[in-house]
Amino acid sequence: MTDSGSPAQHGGHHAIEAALGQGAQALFTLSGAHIFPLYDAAVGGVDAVKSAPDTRAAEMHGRLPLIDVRHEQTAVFAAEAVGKLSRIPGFAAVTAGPGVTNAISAITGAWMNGSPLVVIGGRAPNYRWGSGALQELDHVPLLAPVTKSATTIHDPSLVESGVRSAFELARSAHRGPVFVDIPMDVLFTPSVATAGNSSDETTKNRAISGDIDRAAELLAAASRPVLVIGSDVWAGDAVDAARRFVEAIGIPTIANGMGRGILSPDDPLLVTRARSTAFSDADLVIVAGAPLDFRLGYGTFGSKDGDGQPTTVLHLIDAPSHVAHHAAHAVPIIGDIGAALDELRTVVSAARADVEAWARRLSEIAREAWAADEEILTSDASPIHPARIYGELRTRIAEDDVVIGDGGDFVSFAGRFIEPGSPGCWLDPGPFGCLGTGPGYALGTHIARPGSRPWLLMGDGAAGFSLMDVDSLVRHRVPVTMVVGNNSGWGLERHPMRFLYGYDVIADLPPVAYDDVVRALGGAGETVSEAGEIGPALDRAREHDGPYLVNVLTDPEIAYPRSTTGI
Ligand SMILES: Cc1ncc(C[n+]2csc(CCOP(=O)(O)OP(=O)(O)O)c2C)c(N)n1
Ligand SMILES: [Mg+2]
Repeated sequence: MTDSGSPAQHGGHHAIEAALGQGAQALFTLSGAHIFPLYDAAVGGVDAVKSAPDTRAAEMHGRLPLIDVRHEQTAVFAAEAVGKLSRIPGFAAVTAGPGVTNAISAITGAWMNGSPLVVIGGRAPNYRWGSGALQELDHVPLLAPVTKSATTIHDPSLVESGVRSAFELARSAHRGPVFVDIPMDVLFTPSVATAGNSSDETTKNRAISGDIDRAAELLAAASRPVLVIGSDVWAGDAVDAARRFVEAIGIPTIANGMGRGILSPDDPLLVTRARSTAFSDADLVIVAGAPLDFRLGYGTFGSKDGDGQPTTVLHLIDAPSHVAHHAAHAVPIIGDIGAALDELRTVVSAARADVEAWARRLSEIAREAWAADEEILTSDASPIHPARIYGELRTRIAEDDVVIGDGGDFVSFAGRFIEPGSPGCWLDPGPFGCLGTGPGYALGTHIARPGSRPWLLMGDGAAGFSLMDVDSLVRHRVPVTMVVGNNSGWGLERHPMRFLYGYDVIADLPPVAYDDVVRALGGAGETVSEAGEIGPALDRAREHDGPYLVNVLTDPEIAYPRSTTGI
């Protein structure tokens, strides 16, 4: 007890209490002594562990579930998926030194995706600093460029407020990862938490700024407008506002990232498959909640052989940090994206014949694109055309199933052929494009959406990065269906290299039976080499209670027909 009457507790206790107060659902981690106090607090101490029926029950049913993995990047990918799906920052802890450096790619992905995430790093003790302690590394300068904040907490009494602030910062727009490391001696030292400032986020700030009048004029004058809905429409809880906007204006819409599924796949205004005509012929492009990056031609739309003036863009973003300075023709509207869409919606009071005709034209092009793909979606070719896998998947993926993509060409096909039926059901690695996200994203989905049965679509190359974490999926009983598009190589590198040089090197991989790997780790699976066998194999996978991998041997010669390289 202390003078204040509160018992002094170690830093792990303060950190876990802060995380619980912020709605953390689990702590993803891989063991390291530097962060033992976090584990001690998560399970509730020695008495709780001793009285639990077994270790696993102690891990799962303490104060905060502890979800352990085989590589720190999986812990952070899992936490990122929780943040993406639940909008509450995901929570991961990694040990000092290599634990933190192993986490950096995943943290960077969350940074580029604007995903709310808190990562606590262990750190060599302060009292040894500079003497060469085990894993002594100043992580902060490494993490600063890829986080909203990267700091060290040096005072045990400030751990609670420091971790609470990390959560608050991570979930405020523009969302992103926050890193905190805590020296071992600070984390192990008992103290009483000092109250810190807490931001009151109970009322949503719907303020917007920017040249709203000009935006309204542009929309009122447009006869060929197009809307792009990106991940921050989902993250910023603007799904209903986006639907209201699309319906009121009758605006043809293209969905990106977690903006996918906001419009139903049957909605004729969803014209993602007509994006090239939409972007070249539009007279106004409204981009809501997505950066003007390579995925959107850097925000330069308009006819390639026109007068050279790019089409004006209304860029609805949630923070000044996301103004696209490289696109001078973009008009930024900054603040709550739902409020901006609601404000703009009132500009057009009645359905307009010109907009309707434009939407019909794009809808028809999108319909034709689907029809043209029917041949490959139903192809019986041997070796298997990768699109045939999607022909089988499209009738099996339920409306609210979470679909995860991790790979190159195989996942580009997924983006083309899978239209999620509900918002918040699509997880791709985003613009950082880090291979290996898949198993972690599946684990995070299991926590954020208990009872869900995610689909994990992987290239064979991608699978190699983190297939060992199928062990974690087995241990945590994640009923995930994994489908590997196994083209025996790094397809998205093989074909561009051939195009540029007339040959390819270091692009071949053996036709590994990845299902054997999964079986060895306690899951199940099978290899498929004939098109007609894909559907029944997927059905067997869905019936299986646990991780199941369908390893589909596909034609290595087929490249995804790509119009952009991202450079
Ligand atoms: C961590 C990481 N390393 C390398 C790359 C470069 N890269 C992008 S796509 C790709 C090939 C992916 O191959 P695979 O997963 O088998 O999918 P495929 O293109 O063959 O369908 C590679 C190596 C990357 N994006 N991320
Ligand atoms: Mg491949």
